[in-house]
Amino acid sequence: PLEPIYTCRDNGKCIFELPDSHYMECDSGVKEMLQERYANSEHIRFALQELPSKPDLSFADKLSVKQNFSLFNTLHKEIAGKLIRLLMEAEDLDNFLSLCVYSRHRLNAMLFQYCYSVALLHRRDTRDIWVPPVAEIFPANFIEPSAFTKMRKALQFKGNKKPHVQIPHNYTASDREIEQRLAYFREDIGVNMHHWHWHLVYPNSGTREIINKDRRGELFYYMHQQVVARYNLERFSNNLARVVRFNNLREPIAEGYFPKMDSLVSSRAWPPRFEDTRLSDLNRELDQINLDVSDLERWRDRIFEAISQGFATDESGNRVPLDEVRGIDVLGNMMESSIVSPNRSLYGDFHNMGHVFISYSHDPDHRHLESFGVMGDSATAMRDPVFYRWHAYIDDIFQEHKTRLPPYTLNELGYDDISVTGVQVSPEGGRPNVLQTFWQQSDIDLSRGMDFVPRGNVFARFTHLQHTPFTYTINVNNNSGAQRFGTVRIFLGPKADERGQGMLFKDQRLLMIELDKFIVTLNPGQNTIRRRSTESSVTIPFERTFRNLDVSRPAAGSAEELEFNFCGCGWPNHMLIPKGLPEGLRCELFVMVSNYDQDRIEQQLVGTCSDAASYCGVRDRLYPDRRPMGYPFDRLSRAGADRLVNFLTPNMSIVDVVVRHENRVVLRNT
Ligand code: CUO
Repeated sequence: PLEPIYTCRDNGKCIFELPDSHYMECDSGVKEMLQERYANSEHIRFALQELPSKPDLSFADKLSVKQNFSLFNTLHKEIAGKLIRLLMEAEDLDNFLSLCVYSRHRLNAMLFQYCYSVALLHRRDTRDIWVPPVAEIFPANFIEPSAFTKMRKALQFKGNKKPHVQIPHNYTASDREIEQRLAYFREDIGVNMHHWHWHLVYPNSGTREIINKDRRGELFYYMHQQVVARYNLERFSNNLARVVRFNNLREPIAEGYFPKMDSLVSSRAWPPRFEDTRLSDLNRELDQINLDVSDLERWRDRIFEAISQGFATDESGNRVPLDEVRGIDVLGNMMESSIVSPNRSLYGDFHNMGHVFISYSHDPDHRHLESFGVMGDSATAMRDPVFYRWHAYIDDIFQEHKTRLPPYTLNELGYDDISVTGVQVSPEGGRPNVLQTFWQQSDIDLSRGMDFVPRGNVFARFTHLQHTPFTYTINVNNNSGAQRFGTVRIFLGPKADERGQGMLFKDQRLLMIELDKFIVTLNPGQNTIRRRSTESSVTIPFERTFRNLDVSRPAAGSAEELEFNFCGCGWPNHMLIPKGLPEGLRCELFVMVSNYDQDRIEQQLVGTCSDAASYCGVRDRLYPDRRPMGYPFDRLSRAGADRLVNFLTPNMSIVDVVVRHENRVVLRNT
């Protein structure tokens, strides 16, 4: 049998890696190659258990090894669902391992990698095994191809210190294309890894148990709503107006996108989409897709009908209420959609198929034998400007539901005897209430996704946005005479719209980005709360996004190391704050202390990774906040409170903040 590669630690915990496809595809001499390749490494080899019976993998025949795999494609999802089920059902770790090795070189590499990662995340006996970050396994999905040639050269370098390879910044278009101003956001490696990881944690195929997580439909809505809001703040930071939703499916898509990346799986360049491309009816036999644009429109109209009626209809004809408590969750599952949709034959697969229609718009009937564009893969979709137009539309439909709900009452917003009396943000070494951003260069090791001889680390240096860390200081008065608990909710939003006009609450609420949420104890009297930006409940630290940086790897077997897993999901901390403007982007920072008694979910969080819970939830736990996601900005305001300032109750406060961008590049200090 073929052997996987293990690394075992003193405490008996092991990491295993599967050999690269290149080696797995060779029938003879594999073992020798592996031994030679790892002769000087710390890896230890174990023999594999024989599989009791060879699994039948014929269900995956329709996805060849040279095709790209898409999570949004129905056929691919079905195949992935079967493979995930197979991997989940393996009796024990040995059996799982043998199954992985058996199936790995017989299946499409991207399909395998996705299902293997989902299984690692969800099997009880693989919780302590690292999920390989996708940028390590398929670096070609994240960086420009010329970097690979440079990396090969770097590896041939004989000196002690191998040179760093520079990944070009802003290489996909010139400044003739105004959307290119946002390339640093769309093509950020951490942003794309977050999105890939999110869809791994919340898969839409596989077993019902894996898919049907607490409030997953609602989180689908909220995480993507926040991405669009963040993108709009970045647009304001580049003197661009809010993204225009792609709501007319017959209209040409004005934005083109030329990815300039190669797919290592298909050995082809990712196809571009030219400006003003229209969606066309799809008839691609290879992908088993035969759908018309009118199918999309029909699903959309039925979703709108359900929203306006206030209920969906399930497969037995029963009403599923779209109410205040569960409505958004049902709608999220229905719109995405996943197998937990109340009725897929009626409401279809609107959002996923939108990705598919857009991603095949350059070759709708496969006459040019082209694969899908970047919109077809969750690891690459966020690179394309149309992603934000599509999700702005998806969000608009969610908002159609949200605006039908009654506004929060003063009772639902307030917290008796608790008042926020002061808010300030202080960047390290900077002026209060002036956030600072700049460019930073960081190194990541991408060598695991490269099949080089000789082996060795090769660091790629890329440029990304960064901000000066800051601290919130919040003064809270507790007049109740007793100890209380509160949830501090911090959001940032623009003070003016793209024309410089002050914003109405109904518009501004859609642009409020969550920066942090945490629980505090409030003693009677004045309390001063200090919280650092690095502790944000939205983000994970740079080291965890790119956890293969040697400098940041936690000690083997340590609690920190265990947290590194699920745990890859989280908005990258270097993107916490929008870029801002050289002259300063005027924003409002909103702080609310809500009543923890009404927020609380009774559950044990110790030992789970819960530090990026706002967008990712908590592994194997309920979403750790009882309130609707996005509260208090997920609904319209009560009558008479048309501006944020009138919306405030005493337990809330706002402060004017400026985000100032300095166009300098700093090398990350490792
Ligand atoms: Cu994450 Cu459309 O769901 O990309």
